Amino acid sequence: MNVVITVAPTGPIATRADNPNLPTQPDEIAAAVERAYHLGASVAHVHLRDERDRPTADLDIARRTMDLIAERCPILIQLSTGVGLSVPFEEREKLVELRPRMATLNPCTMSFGDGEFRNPPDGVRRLAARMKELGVVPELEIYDTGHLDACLRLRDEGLLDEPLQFSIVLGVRGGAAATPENLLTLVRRLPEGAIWQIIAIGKANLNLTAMAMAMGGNARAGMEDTLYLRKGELTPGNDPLVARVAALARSLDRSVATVEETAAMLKLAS
Ligand code: KMH
Ligand code: ZN
Repeated sequence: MNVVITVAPTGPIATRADNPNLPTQPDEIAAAVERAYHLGASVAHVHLRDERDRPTADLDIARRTMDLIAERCPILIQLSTGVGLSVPFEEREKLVELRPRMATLNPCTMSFGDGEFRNPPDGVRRLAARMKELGVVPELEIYDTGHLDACLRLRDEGLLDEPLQFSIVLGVRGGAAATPENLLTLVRRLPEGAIWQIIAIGKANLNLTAMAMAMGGNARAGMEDTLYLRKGELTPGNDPLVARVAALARSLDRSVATVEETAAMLKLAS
């Protein structure tokens, strides 16, 4: 089966002090996404930063970034409604009004490193309902087994449509650790017909991504998840991370999904 590759070029946490090659401004993000598209990515998971590189849910910045990406390539845009720990949920949820093809939905409040990632139950229900109304397909970010159960409850309440699309996020301090056992546990508990990818944060990024791809999952690559190409070597940008995952897919005899194939697989509205 095809592998959907998602590029996550920026994320909410890292700064240029951590890696000077991090794209943060709309034109930099759009350029990074275009290069990733040519390397095989069919989805762009987009976080926004303000002019001082802080995470933001500013609608003008979001619109500008989406437009710049669309001018450069037809990649499917998945806006992050996670945005960043410092931005209130009530601002984050407004991003879906821009009607990206997809957006993330984080089902539970949790500790996140030394901070708190606030996703209150009533807000999550409201956001899921609004996404359904607007035809914005949710990517369900699950950081532990209880998060999967929360998503299944939303499905049972009629707030999520099939096929459910999960990101299994491992390696956040506050969520499940980045281990093969945790990946197996979560994959085994996914409902029939679910589409899934691994988001492996930090030093287990390459090994767990390879494991997930061998198990039939999709893959995510980019500086949101790791700033290093290998131990001690900062990545010079997103390109080598995306190219490596595309090469891995081909080595596993799985072809890389095009934008059209991905849109059909995820049943995205056209
Ligand atoms: N960086 C992820 C672990 C989202 O985009 O919705 C958390 C996140 C969530 O950024
Ligand atoms: Zn994200």
